[in-house]
Amino acid sequence: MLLAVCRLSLCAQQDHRMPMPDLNKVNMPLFQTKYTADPSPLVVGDTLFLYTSHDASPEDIPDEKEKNSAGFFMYDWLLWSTTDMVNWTEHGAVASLKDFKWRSRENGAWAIQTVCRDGKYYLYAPLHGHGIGVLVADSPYGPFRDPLGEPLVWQREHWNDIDPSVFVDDDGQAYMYWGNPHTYWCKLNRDMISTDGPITQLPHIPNYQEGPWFYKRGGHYYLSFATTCCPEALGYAMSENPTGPWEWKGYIMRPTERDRGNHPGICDFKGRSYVFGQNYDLMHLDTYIHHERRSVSANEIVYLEDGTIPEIPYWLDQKPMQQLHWLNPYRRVEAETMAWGKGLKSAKMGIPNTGVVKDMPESVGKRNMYICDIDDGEYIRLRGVDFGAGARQFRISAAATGSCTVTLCLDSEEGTVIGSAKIGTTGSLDAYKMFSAKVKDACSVHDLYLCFGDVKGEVRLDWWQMK
Ligand code: FUB
Repeated sequence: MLLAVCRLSLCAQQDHRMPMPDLNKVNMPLFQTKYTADPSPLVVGDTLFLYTSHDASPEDIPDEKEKNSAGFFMYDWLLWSTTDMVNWTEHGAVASLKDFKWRSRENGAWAIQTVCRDGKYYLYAPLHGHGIGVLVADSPYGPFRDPLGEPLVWQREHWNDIDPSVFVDDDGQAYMYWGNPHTYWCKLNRDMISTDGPITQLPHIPNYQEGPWFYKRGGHYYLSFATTCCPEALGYAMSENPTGPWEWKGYIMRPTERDRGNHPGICDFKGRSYVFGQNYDLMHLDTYIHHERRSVSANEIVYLEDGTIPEIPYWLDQKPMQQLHWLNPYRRVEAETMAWGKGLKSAKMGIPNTGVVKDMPESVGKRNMYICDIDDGEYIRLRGVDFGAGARQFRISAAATGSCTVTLCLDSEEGTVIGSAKIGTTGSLDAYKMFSAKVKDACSVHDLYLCFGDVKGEVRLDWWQMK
């Protein structure tokens, strides 16, 4: 009897994880190939770029003894993009601690924000314990370079200098807000890489903890932030001036025991407004044991006439986001473009994933990526694929020292099979070849699932296309 009870409780412990929700009904985290945090949106033309922090997966933590500890292991920053808000393309590491030669630690790539001014991209980054630095690039993808060789701001007497948020006002004046647990601001010069005047500490804004996100909309200034720990939630204050006084206006998403840390990013895109934040929902699919393995989620917000923002429910209590346009399968679609792909991994070509900062390259800019670490039962889900009058052929570029079958299904992993491609060895993991399959019964708009089975050895996927 005792044995039976013990077995039961062990079982309960092992099963202590979130059951996989229905992806058609629940608003799940945006990315699965990596743990992400501190979302920072930037709209460029018809594309929304999202810069994020990167919580290392256990296999990327160099110190064997730390692999399963709960702390922050953050070495580089990631970039993602979308044009439809539901299918996202990964662009890999956009910069890392290595890009700041003056760093004093090999961990601490905390929340960044990238802004664009006069065709240049400025990435503001805290080097935890060593102030805030800035990198500059000619493209949102980088390569980013450090023009200063030292911090832009550094209050040496404490470690409060984190979470920079930069906004350029209509009159051309740029401001930087930052800080935990206090809020600081300063003016930036037009060059965006030097400060103008002193650093000011604001009077405490009710419920402020960290992660300020500073912007202006409809003549009102907004300071959204992570509210007092723990659990942190998403709150905001408003002002009629860029430097305050700030009035607490309420929660955008109120605290819940399902979350812990948080960090807002807010933007308008294609006529709608979005809030991004972070949670542990992806990790909770594997375990409820706490680790800093976070995931970024998003949803729509609206503004009332007086500029205030009505509260929205917790991410998982909302429906999946609405798709802004259908995906065209008749053009090259990168394998790392997806709405869901849990279990898969990704890397920039020629750059191994590593948590060892000294082995990381300097920021390299845009590079082709591949999907790897494919196991039986895993899949890539693409939402709202417009097959039009009908597809006849599926082609996929892959490199393999093993093999696998890619079964194409409509609307679920168990949905109508429209084709099946066999990927065989190409002789090397760097030798990409095309594999194809006949396609039938695929017309109009469906979700498309690339389902992986019969996986043997290693297979890497570059891109695919329908004909
Ligand atoms: O990601 C590390 C830190 O956690 C960020 O700088 C804070 O905003 C919180 O998200």
